[in-house]
Amino acid sequence: MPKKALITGITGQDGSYLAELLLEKGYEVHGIIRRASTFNTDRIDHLYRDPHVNGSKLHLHYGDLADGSRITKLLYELKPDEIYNLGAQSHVRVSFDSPEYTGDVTGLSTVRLLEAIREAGLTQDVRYYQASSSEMFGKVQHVPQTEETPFWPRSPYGCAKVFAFWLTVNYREAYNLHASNGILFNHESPRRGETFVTRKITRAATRIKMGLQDKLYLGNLDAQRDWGYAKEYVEVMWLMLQQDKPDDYVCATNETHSVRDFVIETFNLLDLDWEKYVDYDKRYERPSEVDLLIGDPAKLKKQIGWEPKVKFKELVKIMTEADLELAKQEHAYKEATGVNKSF
Ligand code: NAP
Ligand code: F7E
Repeated sequence: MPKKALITGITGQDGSYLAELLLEKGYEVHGIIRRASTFNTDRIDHLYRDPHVNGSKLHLHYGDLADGSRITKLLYELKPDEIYNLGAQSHVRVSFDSPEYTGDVTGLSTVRLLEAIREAGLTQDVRYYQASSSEMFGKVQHVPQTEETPFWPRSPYGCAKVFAFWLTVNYREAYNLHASNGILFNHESPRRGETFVTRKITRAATRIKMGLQDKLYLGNLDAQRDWGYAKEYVEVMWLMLQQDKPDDYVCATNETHSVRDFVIETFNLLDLDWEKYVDYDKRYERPSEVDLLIGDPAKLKKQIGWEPKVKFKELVKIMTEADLELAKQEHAYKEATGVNKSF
């Protein structure tokens, strides 16, 4: 019998890479998707549609993390061996506009899932992964950040993630649930949402290169982040659930770079002078900012034997090359039809 995994947030960046990984490992993968008025499964369509790759091993179920009874029903029906809770309102800037919603979906939904595990009688059988975040360190108390660094979140998103983190720890301690937190630092890829800064930069720079866009408007260029590669990081999620004992781990590259560094590296790869194209827009500033993140993944290396291979320069290259391909397709389509169409 193949192992059965349930992924919340399967249509997101990480969910799509994780689904791919688990299907490769022979899992039966179930994902919860939201009903939307337009298609929202672009990132997993290739897995769903190609029967030669994964056939009937990927199953999608409509549901919403705000809907506790639906979650409980799904757990009763599916009885998964592993649950990866990746679903969230994951945009930090948006969390300032919608703090209550973010608290509900990113924070409180963790209770819904954890309680559903208990209600479905799965506490001793299931393994649970919580997508925790370096945003919990916020106004950092130590540099670099480790599992021991105290949290000081700086956004409603960060606060919701702290709540979810401690709930995960609490259910581990109170009910002996195999529940682990991956404290993942920023991780990016060609599948990154286009409003996160890295993808916004690579998308805009490549479109500028192809004559499809004139300017790139950004907020704070001084913020520093520890950026890794999403396709690699999802392996850590899986590895954490294969350990005998549940635990919490920082996953990071131990390098930090500013948003400005990311801009310069991208525009240099395309032979463009960034200062001609990048302008400031205060709308992208946050009411309170996280200035510096850099994670020390020593525990992950020591206990699980994992370390990242892709670092900053290679990551920028992977993303820029992928977005240049998209910009070329967009350019060709425009030449042929006179119509602007985003690919
Ligand atoms: P993402 O691309 O924004 O994906 C979020 C996923 O959550 C999407 O599938 C989204 O569905 C789903 N979702 C949102 N609201 C939902 C709701 N009410 N009910 C059900 N599903 C809902 O995020 P990501 O970058 O893959 O990140 C995955 C997880 O890791 C998130 O929890 C994020 O907060 C956390 N995290 C991310 C990073 C990072 O750097 N990427 C770092 C640390 C932690 P739709 O497609 O329908 O919107
Ligand atoms: O911002 C600055 C912004 O939105 C990075 C999420 O996946 O990682 C992500 O959160 C930095 C910030 O990511 C723009 O002020 C400047 O300092 O790409 P971001 P984030 O806020 O770090 C963590 C680990 C998560 O858990 C989250 O889910 O870039 N910045 N100008 C900008 N940011 C955006 N988005 N847009 C700009 O125009």
